[in-house]
Amino acid sequence: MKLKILMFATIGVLAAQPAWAANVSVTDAWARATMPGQKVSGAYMQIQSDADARLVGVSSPAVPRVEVHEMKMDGDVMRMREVQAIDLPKGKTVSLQPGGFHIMLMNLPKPIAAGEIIPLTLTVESGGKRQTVEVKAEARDAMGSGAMSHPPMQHHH
Ligand SMILES: [Cu+2]
Repeated sequence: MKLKILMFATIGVLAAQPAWAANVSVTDAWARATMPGQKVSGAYMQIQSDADARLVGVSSPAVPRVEVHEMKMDGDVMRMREVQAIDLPKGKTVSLQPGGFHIMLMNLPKPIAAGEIIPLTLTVESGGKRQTVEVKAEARDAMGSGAMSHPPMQHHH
């Protein structure tokens, strides 16, 4: 699948691609490095699709459980919940970032060290068809960055 995506990206201007295939580009993918004993973390990125599409799932060979979450204010409490899909409107850059949509990395078997690469497979649906997009998120030590940190204790299912 990775090869297929790369081919579309490379020869898209030369060869007509199937009508259903959206060209999905992902930039600035990163994951939050964790402290020892911390079982959850978040991954973030910018996603852009050249056709209306939806992110319908994420998996990783390195993480036992991956969910797509949205975090938002509920009154004055920041809460997050799992979402079934994130809309990727044609041509619009959708940000997965601390405090908003994010990819939740759960049941981590070991801490994520800064610099480590977390491979993620995004499943994108467009025109009723699904394709996968491979993403490599580099772990960053985001402590004290000023970005809203992910509160693992506020995890409700
Ligand atoms: Cu979350």
